[in-house]
Amino acid sequence: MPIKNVLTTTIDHVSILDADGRFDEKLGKGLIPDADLVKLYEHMSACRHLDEVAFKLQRSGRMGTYPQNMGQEAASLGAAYVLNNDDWLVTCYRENCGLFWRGVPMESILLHWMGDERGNAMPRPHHATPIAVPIGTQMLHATGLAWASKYRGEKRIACTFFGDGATSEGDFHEAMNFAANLDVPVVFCCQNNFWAISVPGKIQCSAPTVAQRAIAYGMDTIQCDGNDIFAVVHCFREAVKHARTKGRPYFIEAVTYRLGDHTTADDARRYRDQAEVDKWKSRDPLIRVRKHMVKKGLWSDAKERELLERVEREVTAAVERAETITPPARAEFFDSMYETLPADLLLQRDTMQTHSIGQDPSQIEGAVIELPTKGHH
Ligand SMILES: Cc1ncc(C[n+]2csc(CCOP(=O)(O)OP(=O)(O)O)c2C)c(N)n1
Ligand SMILES: [Mg+2]
Repeated sequence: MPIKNVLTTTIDHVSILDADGRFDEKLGKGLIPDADLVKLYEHMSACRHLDEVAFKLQRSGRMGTYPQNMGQEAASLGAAYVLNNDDWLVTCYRENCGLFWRGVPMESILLHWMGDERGNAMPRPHHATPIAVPIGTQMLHATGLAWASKYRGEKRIACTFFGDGATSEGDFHEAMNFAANLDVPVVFCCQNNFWAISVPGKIQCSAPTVAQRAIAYGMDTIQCDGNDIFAVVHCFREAVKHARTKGRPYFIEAVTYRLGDHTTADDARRYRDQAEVDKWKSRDPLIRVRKHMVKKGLWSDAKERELLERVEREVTAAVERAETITPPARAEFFDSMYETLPADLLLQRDTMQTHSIGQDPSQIEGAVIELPTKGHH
């Protein structure tokens, strides 16, 4: 029997506006109308400014740990631009820009990192889930949300974001497997920034691309320059069309880089070369759009100054709202997890004590609530 080839495959990489300002007219013409491009740039600038302010808030003790999004603004923004507003946007923590495009207020993000639960209460019309910090969990939520849409006969799809490190999690493989084999309309977008905190991508993915992981599940996939808003929009148009019309998942690897530390609790200088950072600074998604707009006569120094003043005002106002919000009632953090609070948590809420740190709630004065029997959960 001759040996037959059973699979030959290729993965496309899409780049439309590169870091040197070259623009692919064939792919890029008409992709993003000029007025929209200006708005997209303004959003990226606002997001960048919020990042700078959030960093200072953390350093001055006014906010907890914060993960800067700097350098990765284009990927989630391109997605939010292409998706319908009632499609689910299921993110981790480097997608502020897409969330802002959706209309999520800046103070929601600040409140989240200030440790205020209300920062997780994404207003319903935004169809966004709370920022997911436990790596990988949100991918399953996205598959579930999209599956629910399919089950109900809705046209709504889900789009989820995660990092390269998250593709090592079991949750990633479960979400992909489930979506591919049950025909679930979900767009998976991996923001490959080459690092999972201090772990380089090469250590946890020995394949040359992350995108090819999708092929193993029988999913269509593409790779794009994730710092190129045009390429991102091009790929998301493809992906969203595929999900909506074929009811199938699609995988996008957005190649990008975080220009800041992993979070404010990290010092990336301890494991990354400055030369690598400098190389990526020259590929900044904002700078190339600005240069492109100037070339096309859509932007000027005066407009840039006006914009910076405006975003400064916007961010200052958001910080003010976040810092002056009425403090939450202590018991409120029990409110959002269960429709009906289990008895042990009810007891914790009412006593503000927990047996899990060695106290026996039955001995707490005034404790009248019966603890659930074993197996209740
Ligand atoms: C389940 C889980 N394990 C570990 C962590 C600690 N942690 C936070 S971010 C991170 C790395 C994530 O890397 P990646 O998925 O590439 O995302 P990036 O931060 O680069 O955007 C880890 C291990 C966590 N938050 N959740
Ligand atoms: Mg990463």
